[in-house]
Amino acid sequence: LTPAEWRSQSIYFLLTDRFGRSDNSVTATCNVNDRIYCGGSWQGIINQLDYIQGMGFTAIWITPVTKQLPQNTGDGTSYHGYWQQDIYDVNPNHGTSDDLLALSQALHARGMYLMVDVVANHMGYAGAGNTVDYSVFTPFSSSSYFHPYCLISNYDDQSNVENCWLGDTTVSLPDLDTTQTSVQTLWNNWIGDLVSNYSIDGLRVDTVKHVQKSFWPGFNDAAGVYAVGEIFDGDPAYTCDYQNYIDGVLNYPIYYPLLRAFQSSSGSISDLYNMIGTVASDCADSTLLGNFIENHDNPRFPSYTSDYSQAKNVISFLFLSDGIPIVYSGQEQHYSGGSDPANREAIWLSGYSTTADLYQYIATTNKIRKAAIAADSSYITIKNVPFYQDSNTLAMKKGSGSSPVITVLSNAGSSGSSYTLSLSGSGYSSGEKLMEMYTCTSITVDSSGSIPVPMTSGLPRVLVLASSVTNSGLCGSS
Ligand code: ABC
Repeated sequence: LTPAEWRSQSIYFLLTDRFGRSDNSVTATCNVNDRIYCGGSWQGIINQLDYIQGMGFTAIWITPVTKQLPQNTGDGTSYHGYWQQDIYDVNPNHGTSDDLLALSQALHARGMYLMVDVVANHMGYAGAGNTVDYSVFTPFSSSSYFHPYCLISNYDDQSNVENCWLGDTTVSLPDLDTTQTSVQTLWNNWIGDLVSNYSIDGLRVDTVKHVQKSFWPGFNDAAGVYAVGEIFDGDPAYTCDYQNYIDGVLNYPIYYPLLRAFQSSSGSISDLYNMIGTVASDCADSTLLGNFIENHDNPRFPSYTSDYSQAKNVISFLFLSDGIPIVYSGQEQHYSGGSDPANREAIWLSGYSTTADLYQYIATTNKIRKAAIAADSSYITIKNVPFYQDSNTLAMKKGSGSSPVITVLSNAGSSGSSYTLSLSGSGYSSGEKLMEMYTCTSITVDSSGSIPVPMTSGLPRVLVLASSVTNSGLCGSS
């Protein structure tokens, strides 16, 4: 799939080891602190595609598929997939290459897409950096392919970030010298083959900031599909520049202000309001960014606040602002694990409940977004504009000038009061009929051109032109 085709997708990100087991067990033990394989597999994902599609997701992003270091180390095992040793073989803990192909085919049969996580920065070795036996790596079987050993010591020094190694002295992440033509050729041939062998539709690219920028255009071209890069940095000036080298980047610049705005009723709405504009102007195309509030590297949102209304507001933001929404598996079950490894709970232990509050909320929000795209083909490319803020509330509009989708968010939380927000500046005129999509309430724009938005319990509100609701599957339409 091309970048343009990815814009309208929505992505469910899962750790293959933690999502579903081939035996369909919902009781198999998984103690996250052990940092060992819990038994999830590609076949296990196939078994639970109804659960994912039931929330309206059109794509999944799975953790790396390559063969990993085999040891159980002081840092645990390679269950997450970021410690590869053989890029031409698959991780046998997750199944066979036929299983991976079957997953790709099962997704495509449903009209869904496969995004695979790939690592070009490093390999993984069980031991300190000065003890690495390079012969265990395929194809990078000699030290000549790598930067000399040094651990990253200064994230403010870009050459240190690119040339030194991630990892620690228990598990080393030997850092490939991606400036060598031979290394570039191996990677570019590999990614082209991987994408074609498994009919992969998109890539999530690991550790992008640890490789020189000039590496990425060739790699992205060789892949031939949309690639979204991980640049783990909240500074929009730093992170957005990478979008000049790779199709999209994970939206770390929005992540931090989004988290701060909604993790408490005193969070800063204005910082988020301002960052929306900054990202839209600093990044080459904010509609190709990957939006998230949780992942396997950061504490889950409910580890900051247990409030469901606040969780719903961040979900609405992910889906109704610029970019491609990404939900991290377990978010729909309101899992609350903190830092790695606590945020890597086994999803089967939820019993794959489809009645969970946030499961249902995500399903509705996916429908709202799909209806907006169906009603207005420019919705997905027109930039989101925040237009109202107060200390607890943010309103933004996205879509065509005469009938934008209006999203009203609140950080007041479940104990927030009931009141009517008189919202001006939406672009709608007096007398126009709108529909609030979460409550299916009809609202008429008042004589002064303001929308009387019924706020309660800190819940999000989404307003669309009432006549556009037809065919959305929402509010009584089919
Ligand atoms: C884990 C623990 C280690 C522990 C080890 C046993 O297990 O984190 O403490 O010792 C994989 C595994 C991890 C494992 C690592 C290392 O490998 O999943 O469980 O560590 O063995 C990607 C993936 C991630 C993966 C790797 C490695 C890379 O998403 O799952 O980890 O392939 C850096 C990298 C980033 C990487 C992340 C984990 O580490 O850049 O690619 N993620 C600062 C730095 C960032 C740094 C981040 C976290 O800290 O700038 O570069 O990310 O260490 C903001 C700033 C940010 C700043 C944050 C903290 O604050 O704007 O720049 O980030 O305000």
